Amino acid sequence: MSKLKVPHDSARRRLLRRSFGGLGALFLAGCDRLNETPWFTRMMSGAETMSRTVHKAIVPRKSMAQEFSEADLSPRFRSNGTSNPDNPAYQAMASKGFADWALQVDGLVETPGKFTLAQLQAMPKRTQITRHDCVEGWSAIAKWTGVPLSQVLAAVKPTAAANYVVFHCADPMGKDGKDLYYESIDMDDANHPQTILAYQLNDKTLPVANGAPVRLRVERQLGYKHAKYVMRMELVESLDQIRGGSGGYWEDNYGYQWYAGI
Ligand SMILES: Nc1nc2c(c(=O)[nH]1)N[C@H]1C(S)=C(S)[C@@H](COP(=O)(O)O)O[C@H]1N2
Ligand SMILES: [Mo]
Repeated sequence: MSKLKVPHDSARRRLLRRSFGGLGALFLAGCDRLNETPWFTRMMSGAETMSRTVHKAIVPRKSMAQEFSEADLSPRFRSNGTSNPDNPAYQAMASKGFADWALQVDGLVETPGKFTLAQLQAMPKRTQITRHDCVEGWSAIAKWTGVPLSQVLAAVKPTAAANYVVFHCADPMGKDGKDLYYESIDMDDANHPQTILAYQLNDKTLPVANGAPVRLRVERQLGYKHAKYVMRMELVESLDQIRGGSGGYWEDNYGYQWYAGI
């Protein structure tokens, strides 16, 4: 988990005390140590007790997720969830090395457009070594290279009404396979320097098992927010009208938190 910086101004302390009740004093006294305990981590991420507002109040949104060195890399980075989308259109593109894949960007933008993999790779890139935390109980450190999402957004010019980016993926989910995986993030996370559309994992072409041709890395959020097999990005004002209205496949169907800040 990234180190939490607890601001010392009194309004935030009051907010924290209200939110955590009797836990407040303990919480404020030993925050650094608490941050390292599993129950605290669960509370921060699972957040039955933690509203998004509270999380925003104690973790400055501009803060960076911790980055690691090559020596910290996990021996391997596993695949979780979909490992090969059961989707004929996707399979056809994969068989051609995604040469005719293009990322569609539309919704509340001035200049909707499509970006081929080559075009994304020609844009400024960022490499980061970060830890991925999955709610199923595993973590791994890996190196990701991709184009900052802010670069892609700058190219399509979101309108003033755009509040969220929705990521529509290629993989069908659920028993009947009708729902495609999707996720969403707000503009704070979308424009964060560590938020990238990754096309490389550990210096190699992103494998299909990990989301080829591009997958989202949104480093201050839990694993399920990191959409793989991204086909389309849609800029919207509200998430209400998107699919089940809760902002993601897991959020709609299993009550996962939309704001899964670490
Ligand atoms: N499209 C899509 N994105 C997805 C998933 C998925 O099943 N489909 N699984 C999520 C979960 S729960 C995790 S932990 C990570 C796993 O990424 P990995 O397969 O590269 O380990 O991807 C997330 N993004
Ligand atoms: Mo996950």
